Amino acid sequence: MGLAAFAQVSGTQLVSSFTMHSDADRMASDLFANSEGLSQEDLGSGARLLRGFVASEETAILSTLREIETRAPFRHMVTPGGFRMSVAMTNCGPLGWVTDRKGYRYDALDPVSGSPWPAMPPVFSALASKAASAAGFPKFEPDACLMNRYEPGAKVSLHQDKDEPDFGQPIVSVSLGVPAVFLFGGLKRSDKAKRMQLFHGDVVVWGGPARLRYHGVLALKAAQHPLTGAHRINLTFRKAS
Ligand SMILES: O=C(O)CCC(=O)C(=O)O
Ligand SMILES: [Mn+2]
Repeated sequence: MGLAAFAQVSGTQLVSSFTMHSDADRMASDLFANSEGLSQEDLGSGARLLRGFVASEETAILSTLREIETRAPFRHMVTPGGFRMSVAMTNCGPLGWVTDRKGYRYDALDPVSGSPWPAMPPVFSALASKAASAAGFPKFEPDACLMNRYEPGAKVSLHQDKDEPDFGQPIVSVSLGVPAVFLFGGLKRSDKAKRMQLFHGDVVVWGGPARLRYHGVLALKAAQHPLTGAHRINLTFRKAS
């Protein structure tokens, strides 16, 4: 991400109700079902929302995430401008996205431990490749997985993911836990952004003509999810080399 973008801590907003999937949330003008009966939403050329795409893998993914965390704990990174990010992050795979006063970049080493990031678990890379294929990008092999952990109030301002060398490769973004409102804009920051709720198991893929579309996440509302408690977890898969 080229994130002037990724936002500072904002006040925690207390909302007690647990947001459930509703029919209205699932309605979209360009909604259709794939061969497994899962709904997909066309978000414009090169971009697709795969509802409930994470299914049987959810337990393996969350338990593997907990193992990764013991070796590369979530931490609040600092932007080049000196702001602490409200979203806590860690990485797995050969390359990890980092930010500090020196800038945004990918690094093979975790700056906290000085060791390589934990390897990308096969269950992660298989899910990312499968989602990319389902969205029309059949040869995606990610070498970076940025894990974002949102607590209530945490958010990500509108930004483009542009620290990768090859914009021919898509982004695969997996949502787990507490639902959040995702903003999906255009190629210019000023373009009007579509707002959509992302629920546990949803995957958004964007590439090709959509690869540099602006996107962000509104401040997370307080809620509980049976598998992640008060948190939303996002896994963002990229080809970073
Ligand atoms: O959490 C999300 O859904 C998006 C995260 C994101 O845009 C990023 O990590 O670059
Ligand atoms: Mn991003």
